[in-house]
Amino acid sequence: MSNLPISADLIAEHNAVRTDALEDDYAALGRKLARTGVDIAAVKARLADFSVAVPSWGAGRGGTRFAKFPIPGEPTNIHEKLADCAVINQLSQMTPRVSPHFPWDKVSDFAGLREEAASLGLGFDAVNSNTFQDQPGQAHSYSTGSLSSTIEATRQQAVEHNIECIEIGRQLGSTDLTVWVGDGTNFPGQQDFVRSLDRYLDAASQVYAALPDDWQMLLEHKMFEPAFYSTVISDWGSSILAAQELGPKAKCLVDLGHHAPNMNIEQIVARLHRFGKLGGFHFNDSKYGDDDLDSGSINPHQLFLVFNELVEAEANPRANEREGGFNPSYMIDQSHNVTDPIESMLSSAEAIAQCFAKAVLVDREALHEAQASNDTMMAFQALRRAYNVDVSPIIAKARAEAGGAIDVLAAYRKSGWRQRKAQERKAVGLGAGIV
Ligand code: AFD
Ligand code: MN
Ligand code: MN
Repeated sequence: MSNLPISADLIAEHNAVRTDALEDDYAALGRKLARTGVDIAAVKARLADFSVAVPSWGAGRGGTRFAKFPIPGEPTNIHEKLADCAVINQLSQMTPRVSPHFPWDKVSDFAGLREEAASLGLGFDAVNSNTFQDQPGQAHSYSTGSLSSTIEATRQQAVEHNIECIEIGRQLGSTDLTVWVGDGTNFPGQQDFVRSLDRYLDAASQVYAALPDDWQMLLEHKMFEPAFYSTVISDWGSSILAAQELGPKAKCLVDLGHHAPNMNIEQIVARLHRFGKLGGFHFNDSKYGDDDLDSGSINPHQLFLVFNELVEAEANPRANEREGGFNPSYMIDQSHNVTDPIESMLSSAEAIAQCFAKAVLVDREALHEAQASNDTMMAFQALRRAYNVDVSPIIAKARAEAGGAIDVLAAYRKSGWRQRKAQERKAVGLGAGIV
């Protein structure tokens, strides 16, 4: 049974008055690209196949350590979050999977939740465990660590929680477990660097042992926060070492915000791919640290360079990569503090698709030739030419052909979705918290 949140008529009416202009722009771009030997229809086909998952926690307004400013009509539970994610997918036709977080999204009937998602046109992406926060009634606190805790019972509790997440994920149809731990220290000397990593690896290997054959365990590194002096899985180096030690089903997940400022993240992507260890991506943007700003809002060029590596990797799969070649799970991971989360994710999906399309447009033959002959300027220009193309007509046309809206934000505002939900949903409490 289909239960799509936005009426097909609304989208059709919205598109009807925009189709002529879009066809015009698409045809003009098609002629321009044809002059360089690029078939616009082939690029559109790549976009039609492209998708990125959205995080269930991104459907609500995030917050900072200081405050949270909820908006009327915000989702208050996983059912409402799914409905909002369905709006994003219906309009963008690019976000068909939701990544849930436990225990935040816990329900009593996961088979029912899977059906509910399917009726909204959604499936589930990676399941996320949460051992960075204590829950009411929890036996052992994570205040000094979880998988790397010095206390055995705490480590065991964290292992069991991750195994429970795998069990839930099996019922939801997921095939990835993303593990991000907040474990680390705030003071020099607080913990022994070597022994804490030993404890993490020992506990993580117990989680790894519980993975079904076709599953992956994605290790998400993060340089700082909540621990500000050291973090157990702090960088891509620690992450790949841990993934190599755990085994072939363990891969690294790159969150764009989890690196030192000015880090060459595109090179990290290439490194992880070289060893068959790039398992997933969390898209967002940052100005200073783990700001979780909207994808491409601060540095769209960096996002393009990351996609340039991803498209290159796809064309050249390495050993150890998932069956079917290079296929990392792409996901948005943002915190929306001052915008309507649906609008932020629609805008982010667009920014991500633009960078992907531009990366597809790179003349790889010209790039490789220039690289081989050390023609620095022409190598750079191969990237620059693609980056300068306005690919928005290709994305809009691919989206409209799939049943989405030509102008996603205008269609969303016209739908009055949030105002309607403001009447129906109960208010979210105040408070603070980084998600
Ligand atoms: C964190 C990490 C990680 C985690 C999420 C939870 O990026 O993805 O699961 O936020 O709020 O900063
Ligand atoms: Mn993340
Ligand atoms: Mn983060």
